[in-house]
Amino acid sequence: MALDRKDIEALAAHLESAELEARDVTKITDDYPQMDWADAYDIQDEIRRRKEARGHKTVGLKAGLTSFAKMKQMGVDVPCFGFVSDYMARPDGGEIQTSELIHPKVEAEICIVTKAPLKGPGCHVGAVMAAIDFVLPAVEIIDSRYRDFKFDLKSVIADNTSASRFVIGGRSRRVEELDLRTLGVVLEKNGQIVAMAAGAAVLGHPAAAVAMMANHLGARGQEIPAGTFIMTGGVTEAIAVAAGDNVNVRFQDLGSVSMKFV
Ligand code: OOG
Ligand code: MG
Repeated sequence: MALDRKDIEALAAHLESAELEARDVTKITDDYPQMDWADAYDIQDEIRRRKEARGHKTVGLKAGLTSFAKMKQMGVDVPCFGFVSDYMARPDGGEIQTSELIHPKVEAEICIVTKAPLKGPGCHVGAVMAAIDFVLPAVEIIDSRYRDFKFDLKSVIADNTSASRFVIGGRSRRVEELDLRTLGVVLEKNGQIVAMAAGAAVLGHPAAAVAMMANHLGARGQEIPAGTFIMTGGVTEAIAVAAGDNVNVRFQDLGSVSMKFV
């Protein structure tokens, strides 16, 4: 740890107010170049603590930058992990208020809900497959608090990996009914196909993102409890959206997820 507790708390307050006020800020490593990985996750944990202290429930975990398309788009080569809160959830087919956001982008994500705890180190795809209760599709609306979506990995981890809104839709399926690697995803904006991929775009297998998350949390003395909703990361690059846009994502065997930006 390179930062002291006072800096961690101040940076968490700084980034969380930027989120809540839909105001962009410069990346925090510009002012704190010495910040290390533990500091970045400590700032994120402090943001989570602040939200929970105000009564917001943490309702899921997310892996980010897990597909090559996303890593290439953002210029990083390692995934990151974050959380989603109750107030970030929006209904399938509903409206997303862009006035509450800075510069939203959508991501198509294969998600799972666990039926058993997962704890690293040593967690692998097999352990994750055994712990999956069911699979369901979602769209994540990310909104980096950093100006022009420009950040480095430590800054984005501290900023709770750009978590902003998410929409769960479609239908759930048992994992045995699916091949998570060949599961096709087609992302449409205003009726046009703008991106597509298969599940294997996520680290070769979406369950690998969950294993990596369990190993990451294990190193921090934490685990993934049973009953956790987990987003495994955008399968394609993220697509910028603005008021007036309609987004519909078709997931093979899992139905579709849609929303309108107003
Ligand atoms: C970081 C969050 C990435 C994903 O699914 O890859 C993410 C970002 O690109 O702003 O949620
Ligand atoms: Mg995402």
